Amino acid sequence: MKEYQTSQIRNIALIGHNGSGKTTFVERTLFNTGVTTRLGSVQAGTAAMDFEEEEVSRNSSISTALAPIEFQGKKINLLDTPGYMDFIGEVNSALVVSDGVLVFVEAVAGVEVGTEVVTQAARERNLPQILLVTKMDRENVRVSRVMESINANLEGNFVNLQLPIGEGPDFKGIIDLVKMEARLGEKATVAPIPADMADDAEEARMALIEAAAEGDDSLMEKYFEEENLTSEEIVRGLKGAMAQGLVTPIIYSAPEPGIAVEPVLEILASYIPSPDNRTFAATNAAGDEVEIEGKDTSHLAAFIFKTREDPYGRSSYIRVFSGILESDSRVWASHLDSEVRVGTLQTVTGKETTPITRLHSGDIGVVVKLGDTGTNETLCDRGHVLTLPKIQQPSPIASVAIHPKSQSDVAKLSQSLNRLVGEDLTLTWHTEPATHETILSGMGVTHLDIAVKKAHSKFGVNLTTSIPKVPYRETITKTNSAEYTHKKQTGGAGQYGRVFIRLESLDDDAEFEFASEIFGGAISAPFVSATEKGCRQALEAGPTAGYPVVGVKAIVFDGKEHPVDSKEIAFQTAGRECFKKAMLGAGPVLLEPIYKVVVTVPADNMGDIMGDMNTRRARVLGIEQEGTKSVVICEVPLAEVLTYASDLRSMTQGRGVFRMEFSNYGRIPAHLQEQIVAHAKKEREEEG
Ligand SMILES: Nc1nc2c(ncn2[C@@H]2O[C@H](COP(=O)(O)OP(=O)(O)OP(=O)(O)O)[C@@H](O)[C@H]2O)c(=O)[nH]1
Ligand SMILES: [Mg+2]
Repeated sequence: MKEYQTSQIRNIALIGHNGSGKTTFVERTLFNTGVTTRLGSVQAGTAAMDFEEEEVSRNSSISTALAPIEFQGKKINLLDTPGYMDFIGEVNSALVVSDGVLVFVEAVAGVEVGTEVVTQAARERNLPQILLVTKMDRENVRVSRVMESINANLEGNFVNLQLPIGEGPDFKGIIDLVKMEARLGEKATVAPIPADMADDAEEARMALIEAAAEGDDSLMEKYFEEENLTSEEIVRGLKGAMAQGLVTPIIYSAPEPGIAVEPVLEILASYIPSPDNRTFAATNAAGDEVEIEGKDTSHLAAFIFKTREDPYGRSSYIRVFSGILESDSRVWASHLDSEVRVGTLQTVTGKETTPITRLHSGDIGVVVKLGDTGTNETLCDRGHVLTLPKIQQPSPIASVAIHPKSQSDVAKLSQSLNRLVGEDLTLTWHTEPATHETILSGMGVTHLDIAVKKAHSKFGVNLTTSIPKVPYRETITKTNSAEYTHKKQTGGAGQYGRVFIRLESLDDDAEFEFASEIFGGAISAPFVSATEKGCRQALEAGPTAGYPVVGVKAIVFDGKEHPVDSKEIAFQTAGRECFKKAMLGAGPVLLEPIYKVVVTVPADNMGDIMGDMNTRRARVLGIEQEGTKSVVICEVPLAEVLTYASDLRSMTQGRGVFRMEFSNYGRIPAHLQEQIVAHAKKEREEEG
């Protein structure tokens, strides 16, 4: 591939609901521009973009794939994102490295919830958008219905940049409203506008001119005087209006049969800005915020936005935001705080790589084995350290407990999990101290299911999953004191320690405090510390059901030591046992984790969601209206929302979304506490 300068580069994320046709568009484009010799098909599992094992088996994308398209002297880096909402993390990272987006709206289904979510994310990043109404060849396409759906469900001011010629099986091509010509068939042959559409085209062009005039004050003046603009002025005005988020042009295509595809590329090349007109926020070595210009002549700032593991090593996907990144060079990794060696840079199309010598400012490429760097790393000059902002990702909303199948799986577990989460920053794992389970958390059931499959296919680890146990806590409700003597005299040196401990309840968030009210040296300082150590041991498993203890202050206020037999270990034991004894009389209760949950659903679903939340012991904090959506904000015990990701999906046919984050630990109603305690007791007995 030839070398492209910044002004020739376009970085465009393809976004839209699951199955809206993004990958098919890229496959058609790769074929038309001669990159592939056979047209790849998602359905047949031959798509260059959907090359991961799980993508082939699901006939759907699960991660962002890259396709650099050489077109009319430009390099258009297409980022084909997955539309399934469990993989929203992939969309977020693609948006960070894009200068504009192509939004896919399926001509029959119209705007679906996934499209609403991702266009919102693109708007938050102020990225210019072009909306592609795709699959125009399908039976039952009604353009008027699609337009209604767009205007009702998406934010923005939409204007036709093209008109479709025919719809459904009669779709023949489009009218270019700037050049005022038709483009017909697979070759997008230029033809006169069909006579019966001439009036519609004139009218649509006037609307387009009005929208373009908004983008530029001088154009607005001219428009008021002459009610007309030249073709160049329309392009300039629209680009300006798009950059300010004032307008979103709509275009039409049917990539599977290959109708009206080339005009899409022409429009991407002309309307999505090249990276050299942009500036980006970064942080310098002193920690000050600086603005960097997207130019070759600026200092190097290159960002790793995606990491992919395969048996040959780790691939880092990089966008250069400023400066030039050279093959076989040494650069500074700002988070790692060390130098790393850059091997051969590559461009990739799906998984096919081509070596290149350098990436100019704005370009996207890949390098393998880049030391210990991971996603979110900034590569820069050692003498001029720059750090680009990390990709913002949502908190996980679904978790499973994972269990290695065999001993060899146990040995490989943590390393494999670390590599999995390194590839996907919406995936996290931890060991829960309260339940001793290994918990994998992510954006939905499918996300977790695929992660478990990847652990097997990529790293050879076999895992089973279960619904996680709730990590309860124990605390006290009143002050109580106890005394305990630890005494052991079996020949030789004995053990002796006696302590008096008072427990007091702490505020909600505090975990543990320890204090000494020993005056006059009833027990000496080292034994006070040993007593504290004993109390801390007792925190690990409370007396009610064996869960960690929080919210307790322990005060040792008296005690006794023996001149010979008192050792630290004796006071540790005394402290631990005394704490347990005191807790039993301090009104011990169980606490459960409470999450703040924000559910967004179509207004029609609102009643169902509220009714359902009532059965989950939820406390509703508020209800808001956002356009056609209702937003329910509530606090719910984790125990009631362990499978909410799939429950909400089935309650709303996938049209509802939610986020959740830990809020606090709250008291459990007495009748539930009895059940939990009985259950925990039974489990302990089973474990022996
Ligand atoms: N009739 C028709 N079908 C199409 C067209 N484009 C895509 N499809 C079909 O729509 C289905 C989904 O297409 P994909 O390209 O996988 O959609 P996607 O947006 O990449 O989907 P995700 O990766 O899951 O988000 C496939 O079965 C395609 O064959 C089109 O232009 N016409
Ligand atoms: Mg896809």
